[in-house]
Amino acid sequence: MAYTVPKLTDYSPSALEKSAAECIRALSEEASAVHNDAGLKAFRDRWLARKNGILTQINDLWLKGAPKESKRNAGIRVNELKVRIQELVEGAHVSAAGETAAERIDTSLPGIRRPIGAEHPVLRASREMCAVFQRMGYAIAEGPVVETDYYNFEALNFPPNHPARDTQDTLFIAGQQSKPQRERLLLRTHTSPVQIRTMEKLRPPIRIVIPGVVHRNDPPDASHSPMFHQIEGLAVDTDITFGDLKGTLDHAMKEFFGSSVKTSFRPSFFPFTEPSAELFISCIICGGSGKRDSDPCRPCKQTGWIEILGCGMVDPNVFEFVKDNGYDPRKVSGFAFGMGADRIAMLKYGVDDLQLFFHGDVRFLEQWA
Ligand code: 2NL
Repeated sequence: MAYTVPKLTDYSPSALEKSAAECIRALSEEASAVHNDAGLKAFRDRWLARKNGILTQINDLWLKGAPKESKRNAGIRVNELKVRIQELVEGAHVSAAGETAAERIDTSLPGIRRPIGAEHPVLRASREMCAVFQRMGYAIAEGPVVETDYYNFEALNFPPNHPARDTQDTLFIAGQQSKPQRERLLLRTHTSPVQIRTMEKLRPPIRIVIPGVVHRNDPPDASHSPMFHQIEGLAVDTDITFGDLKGTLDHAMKEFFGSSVKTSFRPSFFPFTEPSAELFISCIICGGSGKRDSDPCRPCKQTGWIEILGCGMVDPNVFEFVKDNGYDPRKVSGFAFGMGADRIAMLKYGVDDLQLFFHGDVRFLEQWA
């Protein structure tokens, strides 16, 4: 039975509500039965035609016929209904038989592009470097970015109040003064705390690499950022030697940067290793010549060598902190190293400004897509 606008006798709010609902139900049914353009036009005329359309009839029968005291309320209800009817009629369209409006697919619309994104170059470099070590039998370990003073400093042979702590430009979490110093929270300045945490959990022998974000209170420039990425490694076993360190890192550099790369180890200092060294690789930009065509090579400052990482034999004082889990410095030895993931990404991909990695400009990042 086709819908006809009823005369109203009861103008109570509930009766108005019920009549409005019946009207909308009829409209929705008719809308879903529109299967062609002619049907759509007929449907629109039936509901919206100025002359004798259903909307006009509602206006006449419900509003004009309302008793004085109900006029105001009926006016409000009819106006609401009017807006709703107009919305629904305008929104109606031709649907295939048996299909609801929600299921209809307009195949004339352009497809929806779903860009899949790309791995960030820093994470890609980090992952590839870790993969080099995984192929040598190393496992990946991860740990918290918010650390305690104990794991970031004390267990790494930075004694309380030692000046070496000043070299780390630490960002401290506020409001920690009431705690004992070793429990105070800070943003880790290196990923070394994870090595201590891993040695607490796993007995030797171990081989681990630790990628992760670290923070230091450095103002940003082309080679500094208060947030950057590290990769550290640790190998502990009986009879690990400096020769193992050299062979492992030489192999890793050749794998990561290319087999023609040469390595050079030079003495250095870190609180947690003894002896310590810096590893340089032959400049991958100029091949070690110090010159690009006839211009001076900038990345290696014409020296032909680029500093890549710090390394050394784990200081026995560090093992003392995890001695109870099998790391007796008289029985085991180990080497460790740490490098900047951002820095190796800059070198490998030829990026000359560290900040580009962190500004999120898609035109820059899509080069790795
Ligand atoms: C650098 C130097 C280094 C380590 C990190 C380490 C960790 C433990 C024990 C001993 Cl648990 N050492 N890590 C060792 C030497 C150097 O990082 O310049 N990184 C960017």
